[in-house]
Amino acid sequence: MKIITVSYRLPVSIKRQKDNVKITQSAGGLATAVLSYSEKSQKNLTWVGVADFDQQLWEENKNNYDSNFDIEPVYLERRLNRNFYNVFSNSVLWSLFHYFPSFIEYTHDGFEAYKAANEIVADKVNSIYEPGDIVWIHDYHFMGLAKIIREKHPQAKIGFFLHIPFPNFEIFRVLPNKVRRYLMEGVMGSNLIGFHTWENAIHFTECIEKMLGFPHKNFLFSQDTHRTKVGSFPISIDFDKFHNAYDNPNVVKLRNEIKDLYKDKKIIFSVDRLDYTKGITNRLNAYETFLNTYPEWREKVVFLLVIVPSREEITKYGERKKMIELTIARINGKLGNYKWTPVVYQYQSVDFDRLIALYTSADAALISPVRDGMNLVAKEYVASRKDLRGALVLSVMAGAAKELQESLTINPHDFEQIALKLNYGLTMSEEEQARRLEHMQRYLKKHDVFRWASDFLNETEEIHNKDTKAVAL
Ligand code: GDG
Repeated sequence: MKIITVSYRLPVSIKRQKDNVKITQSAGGLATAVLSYSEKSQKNLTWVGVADFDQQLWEENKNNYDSNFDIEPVYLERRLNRNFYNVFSNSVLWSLFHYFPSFIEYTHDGFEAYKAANEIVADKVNSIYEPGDIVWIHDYHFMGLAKIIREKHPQAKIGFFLHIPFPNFEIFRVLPNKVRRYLMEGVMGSNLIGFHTWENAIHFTECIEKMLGFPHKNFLFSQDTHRTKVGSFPISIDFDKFHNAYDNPNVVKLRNEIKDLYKDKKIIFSVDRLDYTKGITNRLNAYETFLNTYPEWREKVVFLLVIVPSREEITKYGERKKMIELTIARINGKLGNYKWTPVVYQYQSVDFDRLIALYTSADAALISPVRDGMNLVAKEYVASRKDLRGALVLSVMAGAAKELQESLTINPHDFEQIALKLNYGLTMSEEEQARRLEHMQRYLKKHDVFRWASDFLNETEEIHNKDTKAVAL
């Protein structure tokens, strides 16, 4: 028996170096958590995803891949992959599910490619599936998958988890009817459907009732072939990894460098992929309001803004980059001077040690998405503060705000409120910083990513095993 995890990206990278080929396993939270579950439950793990590497390169080198789980890459033809990933998944589903209906660029070809890609990935899963396996499908790229797998393997245990918000019916019905039906019927092939919050689970349940007319009892739907449970499973982080990194000698060295560089200033920090959902321009405008409302902070604060390149082929992302860079230039030009740069910006990722050094140097983390499924950066900032110093200023539009109850919550559109909370955070007493962080750390230590994965997978098994219809098949 094994766990088959399906996600768009595979948790490996394969790179040709001078005279050899290097295959590295990702240390991301999801991979670590599923792997840990598979080891504890003594089940093997196989990961299915879309290859971002050359097939020949993989075939020639896969025997050198010494890992604790198997990889099953799916190769999609370039044009199909583009239409599936950029055109439909990221320019229709991502924008709509984050409440940006005006950003949708729906095309027939995009939807056809989405269906085709779901069929190809389902074929791969079906070809490796064996009775007793659990299939865990991740995210909006694969909403058609569960139904296709169930048609071939009616007794399969299937879980689906959505990493982004699920919108209310008024937003969802913006999609053409055939698209909506495909997505909903597709996901309902699962035994368990998980969201980050109950709000998302309720939106989904209402859409199912309205569109497919299925009644439910306590979020449990009875279908002819199987039962489907809908629930809230807030994702989390590897708490100990982030917490203990504080003392890592390289982190200590990097932190000292940062603190030394800005020794006479308070540091505000944020890190995101470049995405219009992350509210980066709002954040900058709010920082400007903060500097105007509290001019005493000028030259005494710096905003370290790390933005990671993402989805650069999509027009909306390129436009957003320009908008952000213009805003930074405007603020630095207007308020900065030869001694002080108000916003220090980099459009490049940082490695893990540097990320922790930045988290643990920052007097405040400013996280202001206009809509976000969860937001792991907020949880990572809290976990990394072993020194119990710092303030988390967090948008109420992030799923994380529901759990991180001692954060300073903000509305991402209310610049005056953000300015006020930033000022509050930067002047908070050490006792209050410690009290708030301790409270949130206690919560995160208990609700880490390992618990998330095991709660979800155990419940998938349980729903399936109690389902006499599926078991009898
Ligand atoms: C989606 C949903 C949901 C970022 N820059 C660097 C870096 N990161 C890491 C962070 C964090 C992750 O990337 C970003 O996670 P988020 O949760 O903030 O955002 P999305 O990528 O949009 O993820 C989101 C998530 O899925 C999980 O379900 O929470 O709502 O949108 O882990 O640390 N890591 C390093 N350098 C960087 O420059 N090392």
